Amino acid sequence: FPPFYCPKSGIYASKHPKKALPQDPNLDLVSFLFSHRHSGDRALVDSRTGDSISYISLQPLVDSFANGLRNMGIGKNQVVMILLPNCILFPVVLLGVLRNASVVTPMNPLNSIEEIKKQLDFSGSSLVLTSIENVRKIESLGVRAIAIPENLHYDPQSFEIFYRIMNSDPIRAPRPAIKQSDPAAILYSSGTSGPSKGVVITHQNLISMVELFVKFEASQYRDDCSKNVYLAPIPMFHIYGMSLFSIGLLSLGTSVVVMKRFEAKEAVRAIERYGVTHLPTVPPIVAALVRAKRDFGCDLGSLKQVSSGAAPLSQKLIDEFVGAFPLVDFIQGYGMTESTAVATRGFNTSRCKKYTSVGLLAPNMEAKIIDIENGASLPPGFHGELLLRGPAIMKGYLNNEKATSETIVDGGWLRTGDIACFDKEGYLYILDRLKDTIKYKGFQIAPADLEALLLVHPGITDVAVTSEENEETGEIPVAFVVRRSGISLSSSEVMDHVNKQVAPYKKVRKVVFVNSLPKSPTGKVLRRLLRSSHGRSKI
Ligand code: 4UU
Repeated sequence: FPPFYCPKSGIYASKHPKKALPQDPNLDLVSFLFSHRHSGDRALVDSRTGDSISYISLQPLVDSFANGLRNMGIGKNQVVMILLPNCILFPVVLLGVLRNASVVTPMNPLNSIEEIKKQLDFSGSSLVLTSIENVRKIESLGVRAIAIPENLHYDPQSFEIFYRIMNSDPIRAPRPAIKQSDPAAILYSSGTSGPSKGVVITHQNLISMVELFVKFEASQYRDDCSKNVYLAPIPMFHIYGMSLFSIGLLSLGTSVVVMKRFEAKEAVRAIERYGVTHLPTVPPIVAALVRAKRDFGCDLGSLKQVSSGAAPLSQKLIDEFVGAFPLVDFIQGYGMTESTAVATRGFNTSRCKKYTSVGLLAPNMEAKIIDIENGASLPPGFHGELLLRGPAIMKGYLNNEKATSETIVDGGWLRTGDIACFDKEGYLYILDRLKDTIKYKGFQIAPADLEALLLVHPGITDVAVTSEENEETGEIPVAFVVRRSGISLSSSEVMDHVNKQVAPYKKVRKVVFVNSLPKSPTGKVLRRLLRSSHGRSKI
């Protein structure tokens, strides 16, 4: 067996040397981030307008926001929702909330009002930071909301509370003490089954993420990483975008060029205008870059590294990308909300380029591959469910001990719900998904959330939502519906019913009427059977 695999324990260790993590129990993420001093003019840049925030002004802005929150009476462990698209002030308000020892819950601003209300109630949020258009809508739910401008050139009258916060009196109350073990963020994920749940991430998880993912990867390149320019098209309300663009990269002194949303022409313009060197993406963006090259011949010569994660990438697309951009170092990364984005990252050398692999385990991370039938630990070359253990694994699901104990099992192992295998050199391959989660352009959709909305329809007696492969988006949700007898119900009626209640990316895009659903003896819907009858499932 190769040295990174122990056949006795069944544990795969990282091939990278172990990294020492900060041990001080009283360290918080923001103090840790700002212990690295950087001087660049452009910590964060708005891709469209060029507005920017320098490293020198970043910490005072974060401190002002934290002080202002405290003066408003927002205290330790109170939950603050961020309901914003990407903008250069997103990291400022996020770090401000954490600096104040409050807990942040970021959410997709495209979510429906019902979804927002659910997450507000569930997380017990007492304040929402949102765009000016959303303030009234949030206040109608009985929660305080503050309009956050897109950049620092704003009209103080339109953004009165934000203005007051940023210019508020010097701190009245002292800054609350924060421990590494304190909660920092709650993000939503469906985990291996059931409805969406709140993933509780601590300051320690985020500090580990910075050390093991962002700083570690930067240390693998010999050049001065503060000169790197990253394009940020991935939303900061998702773990992947939050970890990199709102937190991790700010520890390196790089420039982060923020895109409100991805658009291929604008991305090409931004890459050329700002000399972007690094571009973290999801598969649909990789496809868009290939099309951009073909359609308008962009050269994107400044790009050094493009990484892809959050969803599977086809061999065909990899070949097209590597063919179109032969000088770019292309890697895949793999992670989860529950592992604070840390798990594996691609690792190319001049002799070894494994583009279809998601790479090597991050330092200090351990894994197991277990047989899905009998739970036995499996050696390299065999596929089974991937389990992860390490300092970035979440504290647990919010107020849900049952789901927590089903997901983090004996000895602190996180069940990923992914089917994977290691090769003999320690590179990991994700082969399939055991869990129900659907991935639409890298965004999670919990089938159980859609089923709950469908089941209350009077014409539906039973329903199961599963995924179908889709060239453009990776997957789309498909509803298998059992109609109440004697009722006429069309596909479009089913879709209208659910789609007006959910964010656009969660829309049911296809309905299949069936007489009954395949179920196990215990009554659990056999989604994999439905899925394979519909052409997905690689194993
Ligand atoms: C096949 O998607 C994420 C986190 C993504 C990420 C990607 C690259 C983080 C760091 C990085 O370097 O989180 P969630 O919680 O939204 O979804 C997690 C699930 C995984 O369990 C797996 O099913 O998303 C899927 N997934 C991938 N699948 C994540 N990355 C990949 C991948 N290939 N590269």
